[in-house]
Amino acid sequence: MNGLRHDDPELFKLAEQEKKRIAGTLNLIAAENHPPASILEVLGSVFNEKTIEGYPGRRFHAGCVYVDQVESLAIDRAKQLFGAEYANVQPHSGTSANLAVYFSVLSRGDRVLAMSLPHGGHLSHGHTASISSQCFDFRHYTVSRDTERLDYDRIRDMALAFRPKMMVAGASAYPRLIDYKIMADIAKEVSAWLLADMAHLAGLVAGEAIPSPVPFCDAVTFTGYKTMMGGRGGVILAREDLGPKINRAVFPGTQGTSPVSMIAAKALAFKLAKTDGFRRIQQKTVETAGHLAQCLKAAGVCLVTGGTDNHQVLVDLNGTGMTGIRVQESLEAAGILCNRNVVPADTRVEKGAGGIRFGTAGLAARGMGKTQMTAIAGWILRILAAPDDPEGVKEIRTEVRSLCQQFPVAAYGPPE
Ligand code: DSN
Repeated sequence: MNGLRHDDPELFKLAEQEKKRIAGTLNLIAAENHPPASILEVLGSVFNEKTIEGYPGRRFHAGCVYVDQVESLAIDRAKQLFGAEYANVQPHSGTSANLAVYFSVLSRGDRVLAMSLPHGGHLSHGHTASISSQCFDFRHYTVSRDTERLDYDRIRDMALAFRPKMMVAGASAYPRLIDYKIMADIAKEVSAWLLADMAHLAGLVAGEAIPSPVPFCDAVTFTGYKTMMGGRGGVILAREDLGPKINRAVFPGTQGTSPVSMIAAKALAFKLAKTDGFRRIQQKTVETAGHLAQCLKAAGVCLVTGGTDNHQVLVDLNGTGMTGIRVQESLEAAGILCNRNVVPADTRVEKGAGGIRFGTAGLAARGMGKTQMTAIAGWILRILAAPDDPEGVKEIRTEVRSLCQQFPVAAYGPPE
């Protein structure tokens, strides 16, 4: 980044510090990952210059000969990777992708049935803080009080009573698999569209570590930067016949020009997702999450649903006297990054959340497996036992640094 170093030393220094931070800490934030260097290269490439409106072959600005090929490549690769009939690679984010799907087939005020946010759903699934709730009439299903898993009988009952025009299957904090077939059957029974939001799961699906929602859903949205290991931005997959409606809902419906550098990074991520290395990382992501869950559970830690089938492990701190924010901050001081999260039946929502969410994609991307996870689980347990012990935190920080040296982030190398 010699140009940046010259033009803005202050920003250059921050970028160097950020690299060191990433290289020297363990990233267990479920919504993050470590993309390869080539993704970062293409994000900062010549493709950033081009303004595009419209779709390949139908643009409003001249000079699109090569960027048309970039977008077509991304579309073709997305369709091929996920076995989808249609793909739109222009959404700025997962939320933009969801909004475009809603607006493609719904009218203002139409009913939508989605997962409640405190039970794992996402803001863009009709939370009151999201514009989605102002445009559509959302009702929310929850997880079962006993099992903390989706209760499909109850979802069906709600759907029959509420008669939604669309159902959303998807979560940002749910450690179990979703049965898309059952959700599709329910949606069919009430003549609702079915949207799956697999933002967290796309890489696991692409790597065949978990089942795909694509065969069962009218539309599927996801983001590139979580388990998918790519750049930022959202993607919509759908049935072919919905394509024209979704295209219009993305541009000009909810977005203007889309950054071609981000579209190019999506194309690259889809190519990399076909490799054996990517598949191995996705398998390892699920394995190490399962191992983390086992280690924590064996030590008496309360886990939402008692375990995991994907990359997430959700710890329920209700009843421990600790809040999510306190544990998150102590772990961060020790070099272990995660996020506080609301959990089902949370009594600490206002006090810093009653849970913490871990994800293992970033560790698997560094090549870490069960052995390293055993050590990391041990450090997490020490922090949970004594979050305010500065000596313990310091000791763990040293061990975390040493592990980071042994397993460098590919794009940045080992920490100094
Ligand atoms: N959806 C948010 C999360 O899961 O943390 C951001 O991607």
